[in-house]
Amino acid sequence: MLLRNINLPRAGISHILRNFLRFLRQYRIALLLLVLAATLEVSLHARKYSIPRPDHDLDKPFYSRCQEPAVNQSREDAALVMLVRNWELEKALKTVHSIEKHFNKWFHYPIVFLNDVPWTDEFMERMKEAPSGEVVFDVLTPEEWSFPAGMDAEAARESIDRQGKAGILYGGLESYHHMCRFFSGKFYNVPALRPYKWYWRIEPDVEFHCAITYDPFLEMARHDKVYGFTIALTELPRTCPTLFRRISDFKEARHLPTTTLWKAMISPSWVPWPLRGMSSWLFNTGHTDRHGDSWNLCHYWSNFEIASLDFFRGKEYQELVRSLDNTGGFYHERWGDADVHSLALAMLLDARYIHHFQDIGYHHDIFTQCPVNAAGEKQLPRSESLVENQPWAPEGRHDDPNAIGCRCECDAAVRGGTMDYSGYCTHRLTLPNRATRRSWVDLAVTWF
Ligand SMILES: Nc1nc2c(ncn2[C@@H]2O[C@H](COP(=O)(O)OP(=O)(O)O)[C@@H](O)[C@H]2O)c(=O)[nH]1
Ligand SMILES: [Mg+2]
Repeated sequence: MLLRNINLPRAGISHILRNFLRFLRQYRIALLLLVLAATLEVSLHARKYSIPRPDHDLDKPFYSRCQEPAVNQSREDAALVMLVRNWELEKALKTVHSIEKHFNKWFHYPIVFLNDVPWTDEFMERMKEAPSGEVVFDVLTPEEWSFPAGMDAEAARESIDRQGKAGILYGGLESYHHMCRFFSGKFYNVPALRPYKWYWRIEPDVEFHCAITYDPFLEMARHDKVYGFTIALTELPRTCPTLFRRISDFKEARHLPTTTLWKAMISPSWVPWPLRGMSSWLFNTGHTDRHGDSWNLCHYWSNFEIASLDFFRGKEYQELVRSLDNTGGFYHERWGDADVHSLALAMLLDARYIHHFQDIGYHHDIFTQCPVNAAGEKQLPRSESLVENQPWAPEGRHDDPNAIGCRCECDAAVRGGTMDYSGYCTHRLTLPNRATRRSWVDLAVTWF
């Protein structure tokens, strides 16, 4: 009796299988043609996102060797900026000492410190002594550091609580949400930054590894660049499930063209039309546009940025941020300013306006970029200005195009020189500017 009960469904399955195989045999030509058509369609679709190779490099290092710092040349309207909490004083001092040692002792740019609460006397007293340029301490207004007007703050706090309980990194910290919203939009119009056209964002607990012997603001202006970065990382998917859809909808609504940088941020769907458009809600993958293609989550890591304030103050960017703000996503999800900046840049700018500061050695948290030192005389071994910047890392070969660091104090063979952290995706975002694609891996990523 029991056996018969078990055999019945088995018989049913084998019957279905037999019918299915019969169906396959009967319509094999039609099915083969369907598979071929789908494969062709999907390949053509993926090709739309392949990144064309420019005939020359569109973004080279500004310098690939030490310079005698041009201390007498004129300065740009620019400032270093650090948002920081009073209790982070020691880590903030570490950053300031490092940037002074490696750059600002020659160029004396002002440092603007921003805080959401009043500064303690101790912070101001000790910090005043550290930089060689002017120091400004500014306190943000409640309007700059809060929920958007009209938002239900209690509902937002409940969302934040839920994100904390769900283990989303920083999702449960209200202040972190304010910080991300601030850096996404309000930052660019704070009165303390009004005199400036350029900013260099720094953070507590940052280390610069190499001497920066030229003025990056001047070079950004000279080379018509808008945004400079050191490291690009893959975002944690759960922090911002609907952000990409919002931004891609904004792009479509305004009929903005697809730039090569946007392509570099897309993983084309491998689902054939017409299922592609449905795939995002069928499989609920998140991070997809309304056609089913996904953001690969790659973004510039925004704790280092050297960028044009005017670009971010501009109408298009500010409109984007306002529209994002209206959705409440800075609180109901944990949208990061790094993602907002990166997707906006990709949407609004051609890749040639972006500069990868591959010669700047940078370390924050667990991430590092460590350039290989330039060889021999390129280190200016007899320079008086550089005597305090003694490298301990070995120099690279004369013919190595990556050996561009100036007196770097990190081991490129071990750390960022190899870019071996799996979450780095710097190669992907630099692809649109590269005329030389060195390996098959690079070629493959243009397709995927
Ligand atoms: N004044 C102030 N600064 C903050 C606050 N939260 C974060 N920051 C600053 O914002 C920047 C990013 O914060 P951090 O904790 O380093 O975030 P992470 O780099 O994403 O891990 C740092 O410069 C912090 O000092 C805050 O509540 N008040
Ligand atoms: Mg940080």
